[in-house]
Amino acid sequence: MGQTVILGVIGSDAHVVGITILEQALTAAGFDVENLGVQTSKAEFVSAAETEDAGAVLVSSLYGHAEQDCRGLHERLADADCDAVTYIGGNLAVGQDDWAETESLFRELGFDRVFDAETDPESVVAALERDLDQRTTEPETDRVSVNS
Ligand code: B12
Repeated sequence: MGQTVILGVIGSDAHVVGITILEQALTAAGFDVENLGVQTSKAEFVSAAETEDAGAVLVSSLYGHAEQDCRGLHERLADADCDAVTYIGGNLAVGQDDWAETESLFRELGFDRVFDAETDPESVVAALERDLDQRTTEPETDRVSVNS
């Protein structure tokens, strides 16, 4: 597993500002970022993660349809033998009233960390540095599950 970070906005979502800022912050922090842009399909995320031997897959969703768009993504990553850490962030549910419920839903879908729309780029960089460092220094059998 490498240190390449795959980044994109899933589904039909066209909100580009968040991932542009994240790409800049991650690149400045030394990560090799592959930005797939907006309106990215699950297949495109998986293909990029496989091709790049990605360390992390970062999924952005702002328009309120993240749950439908992300269902099945982790099964496809597993089928491709991809063990990248996965994050999702943005405006993940319409209204996003109950954050604990939203976070739990996306954790159940398989994401290692779930971030809300107030997330600043520095905290994403810090989380990735911790997670990727942990994964490269721990034995494969010792994978940890972490909370955001
Ligand atoms: C600008 C904007 C648009 C522009 C987008 C232009 C563009 N090409 O980017 C336009 C006008 C096109 C648009 C369209 C729509 N929009 Co709009 N839009 C916004 C708005 C005002 C700002 C978004 C933005 O750029 N924020 C600034 C960036 C820096 O912040 P951010 O995107 O949140 O990203 C940060 C964090 O969320 C986080 N983050 C984001 N992704 C990820 C991923 C990971 C892995 C991590 C760790 C962190 C992370 O880090 C980022 C940096 O700090 C928001 C309201 C708002 N204030 O957020 C609504 C908003 C997102 N839009 C909304 C809606 C409903 C729509 C439409 C469906 C409206 C419609 N009926 O047509 C369409 C969808 C079109 C489409 N196919 O995507 C809703 C979504 C509602 C929901 N989720 O419940 C919002 C919240 C407005 C609202 N209050 O109702 N929109």
